[in-house]
Amino acid sequence: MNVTTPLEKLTPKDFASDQEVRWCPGCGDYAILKAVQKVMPELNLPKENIVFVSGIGCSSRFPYYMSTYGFHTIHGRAPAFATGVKLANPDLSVWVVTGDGDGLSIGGNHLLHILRRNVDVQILLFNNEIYGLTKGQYSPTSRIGTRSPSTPSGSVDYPLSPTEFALGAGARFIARGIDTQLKLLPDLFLRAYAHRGASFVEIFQNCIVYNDNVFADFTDKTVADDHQIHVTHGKPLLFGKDGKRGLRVKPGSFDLEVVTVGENGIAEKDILVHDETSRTLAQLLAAMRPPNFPMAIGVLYCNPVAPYGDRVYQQIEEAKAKAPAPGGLNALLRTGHTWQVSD
Ligand SMILES: Cc1ncc(C[n+]2csc(CCOP(=O)(O)OP(=O)(O)O)c2C)c(N)n1
Ligand code: SF4
Repeated sequence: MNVTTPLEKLTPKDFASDQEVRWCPGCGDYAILKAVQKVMPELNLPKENIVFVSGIGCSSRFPYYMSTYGFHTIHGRAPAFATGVKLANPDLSVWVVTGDGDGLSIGGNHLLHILRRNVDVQILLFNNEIYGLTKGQYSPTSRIGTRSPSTPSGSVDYPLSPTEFALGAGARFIARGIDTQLKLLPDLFLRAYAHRGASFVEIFQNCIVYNDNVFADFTDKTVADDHQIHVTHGKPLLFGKDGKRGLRVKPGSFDLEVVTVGENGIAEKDILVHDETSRTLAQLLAAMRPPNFPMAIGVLYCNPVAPYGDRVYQQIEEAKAKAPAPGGLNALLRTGHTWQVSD
């Protein structure tokens, strides 16, 4: 008789490891760690079925602090390791933690491919617009004019938007959050987990030492209401202190514009309703930047298709059905034209 042991009820504390956390005091990474640990019990998985995979960077120290399985791998290569882990054991819940340097400089190529393949993993990209671990050099997401040890006169290259990159690479789940939003982040992580396929979550993370307050233009309390829009599927795209500012398609164009309900004949019916299955809308929302537009936070895009693993395993089953190997792999290796090498 099979006896099923009910899952032990776990708490966020059960997911905290015994390792000393070595981020700088006040680093945004602490809040993200807390949000991830908060959400873990809600996955209802035994701890041994959860794996955190990271590359190199302050953010990539994450697996040490989780009491789960984990890999602290090579710079930029977490997506390759995570793909292997997930394919080898599809029952595992695989989470990739990366930074804007790890994921978009040296690892840009790898991130691109895990997204386009749609491997069923959750990818959390901590964007602090700087290389924290190596003492503050500019990164691919640093804004023009960023002064750093590697750009002492200010950077001159155009920054990359992680969210737009992910959309362009073919990601089917894209969300954005802010390190301090401890109520919202767990919901985003649960949504990412529920999505079958690659889920990409960009988290704006404050590096208090090398890039402090770089997101203040939309996170500071004095401007947050007017410079953030929290998008919810099926709800009008409204924001602002009194919820009267909104987004609509600018008449005669393909662009969005910010309007105010009750002004210039604008009514609530004129405001766009968020449709998270629309790639076109996701593209428009992802491209918005303060001060002219609010920063879009929440699930921007969710439109699932079959993940990579499904197709890989289907091919394996089809190949086995076409050419069964009765004696297993050993017999198969000894069929056909083979040699014996002797010394
Ligand atoms: C092959 C290789 N090249 C360069 C480095 C140096 N290095 C370590 S972490 C890092 C950038 C980390 O930046 P990011 O991913 O944004 O993480 P953060 O520290 O800001 O969390 C670099 C360039 C390295 N460790 N290995
Ligand atoms: S250097 Fe920046 S990102 Fe790294 S731990 Fe310190 S505050 Fe955090």
